[in-house]
Amino acid sequence: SIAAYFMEEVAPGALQKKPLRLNDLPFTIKDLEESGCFAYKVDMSGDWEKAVEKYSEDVGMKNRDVVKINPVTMPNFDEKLAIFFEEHLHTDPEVRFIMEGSGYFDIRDVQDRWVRIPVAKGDLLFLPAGIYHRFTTDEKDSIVAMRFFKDAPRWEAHNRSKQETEEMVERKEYVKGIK
Ligand code: KMT
Ligand code: NI
Repeated sequence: SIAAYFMEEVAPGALQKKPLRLNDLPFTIKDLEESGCFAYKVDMSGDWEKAVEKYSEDVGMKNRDVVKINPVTMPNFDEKLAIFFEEHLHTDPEVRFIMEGSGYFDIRDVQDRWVRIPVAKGDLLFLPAGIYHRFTTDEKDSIVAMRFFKDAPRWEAHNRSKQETEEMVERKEYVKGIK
């Protein structure tokens, strides 16, 4: 289910959980890779843990935890979701393996257009350090994801700003890398 598309921009709130497909223009795996992102479908009928573990070692992020995002078990769900949906970047890659449920990762492409990446069970997603992105659940409001990190988690979100995030080393490296 990794079939990304250009998305319509809406105000944060209930609408963010709708598919919001803007047009029929394709946004392919190759386009994703040009943005420095990788998306894989892992065969869940096989030894998926081994495949996921190998991938995480290959990208140097062998530590992990599991996050369950839903309104029933997650305290302050709406506030957390609002934070996930703020446009931001990180100083480490964001690597996620979807174990259950579904949702949307939105990234800015090389032309700064929003691209929506639907994810569901079995999807492995790599977003590079420095890329602007955000996350939301879909209307089912439920996802379980494995999150990967290096020796220590660096999950601080740096919300997009005109100057500060543009001047971060990781942002500059990212922009240089996609040119
Ligand atoms: C993040 O960093 O946005 C999250 O951990 C939530 C998304 S994981 C499905
Ligand atoms: Ni993030």
